[in-house]
Amino acid sequence: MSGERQGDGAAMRCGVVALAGRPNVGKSSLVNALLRARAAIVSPKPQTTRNAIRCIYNDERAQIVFTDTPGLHRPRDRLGRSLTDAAEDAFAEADAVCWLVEAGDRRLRDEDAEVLRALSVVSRPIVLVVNKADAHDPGGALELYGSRLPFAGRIAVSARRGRNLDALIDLLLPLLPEGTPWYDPDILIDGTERFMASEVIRGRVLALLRDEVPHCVAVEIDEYKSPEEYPERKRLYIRASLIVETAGQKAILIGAGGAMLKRIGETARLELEELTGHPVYLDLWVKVSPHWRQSEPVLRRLGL
Ligand SMILES: Nc1nc2c(ncn2[C@@H]2O[C@H](COP(=O)(O)OP(=O)(O)OP(=O)(O)O)[C@@H](O)[C@H]2O)c(=O)[nH]1
Ligand SMILES: [Mg+2]
Repeated sequence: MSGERQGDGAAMRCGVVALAGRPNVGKSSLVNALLRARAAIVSPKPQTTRNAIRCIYNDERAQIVFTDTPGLHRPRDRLGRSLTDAAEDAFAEADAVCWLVEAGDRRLRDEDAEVLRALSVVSRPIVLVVNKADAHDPGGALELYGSRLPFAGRIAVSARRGRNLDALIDLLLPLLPEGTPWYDPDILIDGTERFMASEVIRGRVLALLRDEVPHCVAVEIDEYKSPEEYPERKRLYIRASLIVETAGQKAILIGAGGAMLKRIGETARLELEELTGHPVYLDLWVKVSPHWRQSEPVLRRLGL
């Protein structure tokens, strides 16, 4: 396919780049920094990302679909298995893969070995990206990982400080096919509004709750009515359930006198209003579904 010509006669590069890496290395942060938007949930807790999310980067030379994937780890339950499967499928479908590691890494962990195993069967070019170069000198990590695979490139960046991101794009461009953009440049994420809404709510749960609790929470959108479907209300109406595994988790999520659920709801509502540009009525419920992370039907219903 012949590419769309730009002013200087060079063709546009259009392709898919999957981000690989163990949990918490900053894959979602990097996507957000590249898109200059809050497209994907970021949190200090591992296994934040649960789906392969296609986030769309545009500039005058390229349209790159970055697939943010769940961090690879040794799965402990069906949810974990579905996360790692989603990541591995995304590597297989990409034109190129970025392996993200951290500048402070000094030894190969089990989770890195998992990533290495998954990437060793990928036939597409792989770029080593050493993130968090603001916090540590990346030299040690470049040495530790640099010869593990026949990399098409190696680069140190900081998603947090936005350092070296243009250089990363420059490195990726020649690895992508020439072509015509697939997505309208206004589109940030290839996902439904319902999915985005559920991620906003889950992001608030991750930000507000500690320890293991957020990992036991799934968000299901039960009803989503746009202001056009609800003209008399002139609001976006969202009814969502926070699904937990035990009554104890439900109590934590609701909090004393309902305070925690109220905070989750209020902060999520503000973020949803900013995202959609509509006033939002958010109706949040908490439901107990024992062992949902082990339940095939529930995982399927949640799109996991
Ligand atoms: N110092 C520093 N911290 C960063 C940088 N990028 C990300 N972080 C932090 O690293 C933590 C994890 O970031 P995420 O972007 O959620 O990591 P992830 O790889 O998407 O994690 P999973 O979705 O769990 O696989 C967060 O606390 C970020 O603020 C960076 O460039 N420098
Ligand atoms: Mg993530």
